[in-house]
Amino acid sequence: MSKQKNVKKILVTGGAGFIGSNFTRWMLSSDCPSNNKYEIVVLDALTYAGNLGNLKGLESTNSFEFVKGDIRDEVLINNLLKAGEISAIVHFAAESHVDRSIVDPLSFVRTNVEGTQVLLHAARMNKLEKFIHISTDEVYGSLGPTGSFVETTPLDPSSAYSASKAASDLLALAAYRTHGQHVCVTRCTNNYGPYQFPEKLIPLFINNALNDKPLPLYGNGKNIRSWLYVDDHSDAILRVLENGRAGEVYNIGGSSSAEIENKDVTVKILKELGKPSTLIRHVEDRLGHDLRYSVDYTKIKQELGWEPKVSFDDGIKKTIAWYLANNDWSKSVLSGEYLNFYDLNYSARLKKAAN
Ligand code: NAD
Ligand code: TDX
Repeated sequence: MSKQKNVKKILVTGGAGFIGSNFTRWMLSSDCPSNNKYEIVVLDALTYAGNLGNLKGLESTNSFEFVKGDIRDEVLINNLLKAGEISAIVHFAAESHVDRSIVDPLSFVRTNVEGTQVLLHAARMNKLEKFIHISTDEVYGSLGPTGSFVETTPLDPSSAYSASKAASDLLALAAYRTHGQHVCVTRCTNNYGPYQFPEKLIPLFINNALNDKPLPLYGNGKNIRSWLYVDDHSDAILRVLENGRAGEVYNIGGSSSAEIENKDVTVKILKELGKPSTLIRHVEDRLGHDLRYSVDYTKIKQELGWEPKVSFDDGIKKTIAWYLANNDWSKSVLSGEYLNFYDLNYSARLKKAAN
């Protein structure tokens, strides 16, 4: 890939994962209002959650390049940045699954905290223009039955996942305060859409239902998540990349009608697939399970003109249609390491639920 004039080259970490790959595809597609303005270098370690199949079709595009590597590898990162061609980092790479962080918290600290600091430092030393740190609403902890998170809500994370994301947010904001580095932090609610690894609620339940396997619903199923279709997230990130103010946090959320109890999400999936509700199993709850998320996105709406466009009903239909049409993708990712985790996390729970 050779950099074109008037085109910015950006480094997308974690671009072979769910949101990073959707962001990369969207940025290089005609859906993106700036699609001719960027070239993308994806850096990804291809952990169990990263898959080159998520980027299939982009290999032949001039504006795309893939580099396999770890965000903690200082030598590799400096080599990528020192040529001076890359102007910004959009940083998605992370360990992202709450249930895994309950059994293996250290890998979350290593990737999410240490990895983010390596990137921040390298970005500053190589004089990059911008650093967009992709974070999560989970750093605010759990809401009770009312209220919404605003950007000034105190951080109160419940899991090693969200605690490590909170730490990385603070490192990013500290780089702005100490060095004046142009850093923006985005905190988004639950995403769903194509290419989501089937360990997360929506793709796991679609895949299990398709295979007539039980759907393990944690606790009473009344926990509430606010859902955002992944392309809406990409649109928000582009706006922050282009016009976000340095040192600022931007919340990104679903509409109020997309704040849904897990059991209702489950029923919608089963209905859309024509599968029976007898597949639902109420299983032992997640430890430290956050009750409810709701994100106030007034700031990004007022400053950058963003709001969600895809309703949950439309988004879930599109998502289910994608999984139905891409059974081969699901089969290819549901292998070795994933099956070990599935066994560890679910077998005992499902056995207990059956007794
Ligand atoms: P994901 O687990 O699907 O993808 C993570 C990607 O990062 C994978 O491709 C993986 O190979 C890569 N990666 C992991 N460790 C790495 C390392 N050390 N070096 C290089 N690459 C590494 O995650 P996702 O759901 O796409 O989430 C992406 C980002 O968005 C994360 O930072 C997450 O905290 C944040 N986020 C996710 C959601 C959501 O609903 N999924 C919501 C809000 C924010
Ligand atoms: O098998 C399951 N059964 C179940 O009831 C799984 C996997 C989940 N759940 C529940 C737990 C949550 O209340 O569904 C809800 C959603 O769970 P996840 O898909 O694991 O997402 P969550 O824990 O809310 O975190 C997600 O959103 C915020 C992402 O994994 C994070 O990366 C992101 O930051």
